[in-house]
Amino acid sequence: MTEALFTPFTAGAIEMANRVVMAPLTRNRADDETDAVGEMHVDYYAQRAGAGLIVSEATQVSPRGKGYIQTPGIYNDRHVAAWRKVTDAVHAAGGKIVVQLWHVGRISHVSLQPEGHRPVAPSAVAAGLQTFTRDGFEEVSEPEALTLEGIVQTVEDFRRAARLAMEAGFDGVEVHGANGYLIDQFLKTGANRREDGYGGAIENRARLLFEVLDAVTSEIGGDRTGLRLSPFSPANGISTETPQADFEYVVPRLNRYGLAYLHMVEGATGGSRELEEGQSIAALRGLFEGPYMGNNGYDRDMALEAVASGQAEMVAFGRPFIANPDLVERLRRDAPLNEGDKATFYGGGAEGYTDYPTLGDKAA
Ligand code: 8OZ
Repeated sequence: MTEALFTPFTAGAIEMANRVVMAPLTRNRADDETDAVGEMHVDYYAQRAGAGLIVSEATQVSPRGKGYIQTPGIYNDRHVAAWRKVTDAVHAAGGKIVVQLWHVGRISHVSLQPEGHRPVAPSAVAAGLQTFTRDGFEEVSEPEALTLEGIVQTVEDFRRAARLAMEAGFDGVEVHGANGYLIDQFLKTGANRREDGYGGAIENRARLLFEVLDAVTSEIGGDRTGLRLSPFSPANGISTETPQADFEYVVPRLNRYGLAYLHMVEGATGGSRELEEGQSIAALRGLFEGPYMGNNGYDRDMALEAVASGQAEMVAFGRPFIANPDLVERLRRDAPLNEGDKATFYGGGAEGYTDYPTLGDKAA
């Protein structure tokens, strides 16, 4: 019997061979001058094309959206040409790939910003943590509040990135609305102290998210647009007062877009799946009418169960895909997994990136 996890699924306009998704993974190997991906990325993503869908590493929609060294961009023609090699290779290997569209907001440093600008954020409130710059780990810089013109420009940056993603041959995009970056900063009160139409009530804090979705879906179609949210995650120093109520407002309002999927970080990103009293992922999931992608600490049994029971249409695996390019085949056979080397997760060359063995390599 074929387990449901390994059966095809169509997420919006994206036809997937199975329901195992490669989650977005920041690996810091793009060219730091140009923000372009290179030949190494072509091999890395093609090796992982056995996933039903690959979500690319987080990719900035503008130079102002960058917050770490060597993360890639999708804001000019050079990026289109560079990513085109990746999408062609993934498609030739039978896979599907969307690009994760990212703006870091306040999680940045003046040394990573054009002309040494302060990072932009909903409000001038620092996250109080460190990011990885050219000089190693440094405290993130004090941000400045986005002006209304700056918000309009940011929405247009997401729109352009979606258009360029189509030119680059991606099957769609995933809007990064999670993990304490710009969109999540607007959604959550710990970072958003605005007193205009973008702050205060959740109707206002969610405005940027919906404006981005309006722009992206009108550009490329809702059925090629996914969205990642992390309602309860404290990632990157984010906090908020009433996440359950706020996301019970947000999630049903996603239904009008006909999204390819909603990708949910179920708990603390990369950490615990435990929620606090009064918090429920299942309740939020029940408010979404489209395909649902679960993420965060799934193992084989959890993924099989989630898809078989209909709790999720797809399950995204992150870290296991770093060390197991053939993760889907390993899950199918219930084969052992390679362990990833943390020292090569972020930055470096091909070592720890494109040199992890497949089951076939071991047998040879
Ligand atoms: C790890 C390191 C840097 C960035 C996220 C884009 O958490 C990230 C990220 C993860 O969404």
